[in-house]
Amino acid sequence: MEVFKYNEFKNDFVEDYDDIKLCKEIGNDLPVINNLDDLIKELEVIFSSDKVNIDLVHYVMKSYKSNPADWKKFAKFDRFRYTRNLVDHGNGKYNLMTLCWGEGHGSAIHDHANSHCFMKMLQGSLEEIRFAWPKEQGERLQEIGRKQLNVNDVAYINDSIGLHRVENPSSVDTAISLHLYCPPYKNCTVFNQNTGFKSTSTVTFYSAFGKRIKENKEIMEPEDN
Ligand code: CSS
Ligand code: FE2
Repeated sequence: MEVFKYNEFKNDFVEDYDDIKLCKEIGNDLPVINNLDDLIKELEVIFSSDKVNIDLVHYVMKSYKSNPADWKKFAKFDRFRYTRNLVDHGNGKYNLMTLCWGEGHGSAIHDHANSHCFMKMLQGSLEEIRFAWPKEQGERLQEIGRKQLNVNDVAYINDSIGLHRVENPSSVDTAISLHLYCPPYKNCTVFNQNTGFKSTSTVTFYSAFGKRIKENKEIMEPEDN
């Protein structure tokens, strides 16, 4: 007997409706993404235009169905903290990277330095906790939302939406997410939740294009450049 799940139907319906809208907006068929290479190529096409179509980037990232064979060379973990592994430098316009979260690893509360941040789950689950920007000095940061992200989910944030912390709440499973930051950035602001105290933090890569980078050495360009 076929079991009909109302919610699934409703979500499919809403997604189809959004697809038609997006299709009209770009005046073209929506791209088909079969693997990570397709996604990388399509992102390059999308970002060759000067305006970022957030819905379209969201759509292509969502369309890619995570396949470990595609991204295992970008999955490098550290025992102590989450790692950032550069996948593509998007002709200098954006950075695409995997973030590999060991059991219990999490980020500080941070902003995104005026960049767009897209985040797609490749493996495991993460929790995203959003905060409002502090209004006064010394003020405790107010939580404004919390969401669990599961495999293939895509989240989007920018500084006008707020701040967030991302963490892998599992003590047994690792998690891997694929992030796109446009434009790329080297520094962001991190916050203390209790005091709102902020400081600048430099983001670094653990590996680039599948190769481990020596401690504190950043690579923003492919090695043959
Ligand atoms: N912005 C954090 C990860 S959560 S989006 C980072 O790039 O390290
Ligand atoms: Fe973030």
